Amino acid sequence: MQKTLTQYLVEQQRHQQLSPDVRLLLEVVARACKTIGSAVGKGALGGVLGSQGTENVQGETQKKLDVISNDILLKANEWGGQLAAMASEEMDTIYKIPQHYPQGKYLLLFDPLDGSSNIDVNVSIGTIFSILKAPDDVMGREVTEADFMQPGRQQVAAGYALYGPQTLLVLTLGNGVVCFTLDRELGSWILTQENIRIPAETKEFSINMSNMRHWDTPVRQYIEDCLAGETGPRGKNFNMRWVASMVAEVHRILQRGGIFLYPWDKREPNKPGKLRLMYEANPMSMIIEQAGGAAVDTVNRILDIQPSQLHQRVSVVLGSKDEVETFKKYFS
Ligand code: AHM
Ligand code: MG
Repeated sequence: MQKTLTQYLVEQQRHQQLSPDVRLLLEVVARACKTIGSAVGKGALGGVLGSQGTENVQGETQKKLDVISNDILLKANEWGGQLAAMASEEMDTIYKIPQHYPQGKYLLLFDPLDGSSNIDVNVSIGTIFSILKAPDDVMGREVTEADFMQPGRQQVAAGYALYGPQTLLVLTLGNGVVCFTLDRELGSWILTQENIRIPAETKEFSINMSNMRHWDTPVRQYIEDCLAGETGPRGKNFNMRWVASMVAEVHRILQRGGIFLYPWDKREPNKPGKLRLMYEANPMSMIIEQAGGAAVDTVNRILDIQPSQLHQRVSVVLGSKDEVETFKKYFS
């Protein structure tokens, strides 16, 4: 018998792994991801490709689908009564739940459509999300950005949807990682993988090699040693993959291991990295750790970073546990 997302979540709730509010919230997020997946799938036929002609708070050009996906997630999640506020890569500040809807005690963060450079070229992209619990006193007052400033280890749940040859939903509630495949005929998320585990060792790395001249010395040394192959210090031949969609990269690592790196580099010396901590690095790090992998900002565990800004950036190195440990040694 096939198990749907609803059945899985109800079972988790029965086993005390999940509160009714988070269960409902996850159902709504998953439904929004279906809607985004359908817009992505229409492409030129839906008139959704190309740029919006606007910039987000980080100065990046917004694609039409970035904005459409953001709106879908906001509209889907604002009325249900589980949330106090939302935050997104595409919005300057937090989105408070309008007063005519009931206020809840959870916070939802998302990158509505990750992999922007791949939208118009029909390569896998995705939605990344993270759920936090607001501080207990939030119910009687205005929610603020400060309420979001929680380290990633406090996430209640995290996940991503991957819009590729198949549409997938990968989820963790803090007790392992599961994957659902969208049955496009039935419109249902069907459980297709349970207890996903990342192999501890790997021979595959993932980094944008065109930035090599900008890297910090330890990063360059690590990659040079990987490239040296069997006769080099690592004693094995490495393969390389770079999709330029973090969702696709993380998904490949969940399936067959690997290491993904987007380190700080000298192009923007004052920024700690490219990827955003709260709605990219944190949810992905929770998923990776829950599958037995590791995630660091080159030296420190990402999930322990105390955020100070909503759109804070961070260096990201994640994947197979032993390989991340090997990488860390280059910095010591
Ligand atoms: P985005 O949120 O604007 O799409 O940026 C994040 C993406 C990641 O998915 C991916 O790992 C990285 O940016 C690719 O960067 P680059 O184009 O520098 O290779
Ligand atoms: Mg992104």
